[in-house]
This record gives sequence, C-alpha cells and structure tokens, in this order.
Amino acid sequence: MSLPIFVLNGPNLNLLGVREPHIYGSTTLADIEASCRALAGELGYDLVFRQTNHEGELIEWVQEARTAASALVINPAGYGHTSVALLDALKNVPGPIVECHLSNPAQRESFRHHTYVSLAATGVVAGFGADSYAVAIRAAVAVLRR
Ligand code: CA2
Repeated sequence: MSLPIFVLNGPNLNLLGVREPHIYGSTTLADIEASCRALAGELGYDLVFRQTNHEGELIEWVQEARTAASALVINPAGYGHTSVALLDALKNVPGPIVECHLSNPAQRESFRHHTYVSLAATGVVAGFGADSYAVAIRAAVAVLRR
C-alpha cells in the first residue's frame, strides 16, 4: 500500500463557508475534506487532511510529510505569502507538492501575487473554489504515476 496523500491547510481556512462566502464560497472545510477523501480513495490513496492556524504546526506537518506522505497538497493561506520557514520545510519534501488556492491570488491584491511556496511546489492550482483541491489531488497522482 502506498503512503497517504497529505492535504494541509493554513490559517483561517477553518472559517470556510462561515465568513466571506463572496470570495471563498459556501463550501465548508469539512465538505472539502469529504470530497478529497472520496477522490483519493477512488485513485487508490489514503488521505491525511489537516488545518492549523499556527505556522510552527504547519511546518511540523510538512516535515512529517517528508517520510509519511506520497504527495503533498498544501493551501498555505496567508503563510504562503510570508513564510520563508515554510518554504525551507517544503524544500525537504521529496515527493510532488501541489500548491492549492481556492481563489486566484493573481487577480487579487498585489501582496498576494507572490508566494514563497511556489518556489518549492511542483505546480500550482488556483481559482477553482473548492474544486481546486480535487484538481490538485489529481495532479499530484498524475505526477506519482509518471
Ligand atoms: O484562495 C486561497 O485559497 C487563499 O490561500 C486563501 C487565503 C489567502 O490569504 C490567500 O491569498 C489565498 C486566506 C484564507 C482565509 O480563509 C477564509 C475563509 C473564510 C473566511 C475568512 C477567511
């Protein structure tokens, strides 16, 4: 059996579906987890799905993914734009890394146009709302099957 796919979520994503639905939609993070779990199962993988509001905890989980994950999908949320420490952790993950965003940061404020995470990511999926996660998982599995 392969190692699971890790889907890690950064700060404030626990508010999905509760606040700012005009930007992030009405789907909750629990809804996204359920659909990711179903898709991963169809593709033959277990799923580890987590969210944290704490930078250090996110970094601990990325370090865990080095040896415990087949692939990593990460929505770093605000930390993507700020955290060199998160980038440093991601650079040590050997498998595919897919950076995932609900919105398209390139269409938003200029401070969202750069993410440190992109420097370590295999690829980026952004702008498809909750569907970004499914596209990201499919992309990660496509890389694993190469
Ligand atoms: O579009 C995305 O997925 C983002 O990663 C979301 C981050 C933002 O800082 C990035 O630029 C793009 C913000 C996550 C906050 O999520 C909320 C959800 C509902 C209500 C309030 C915040």
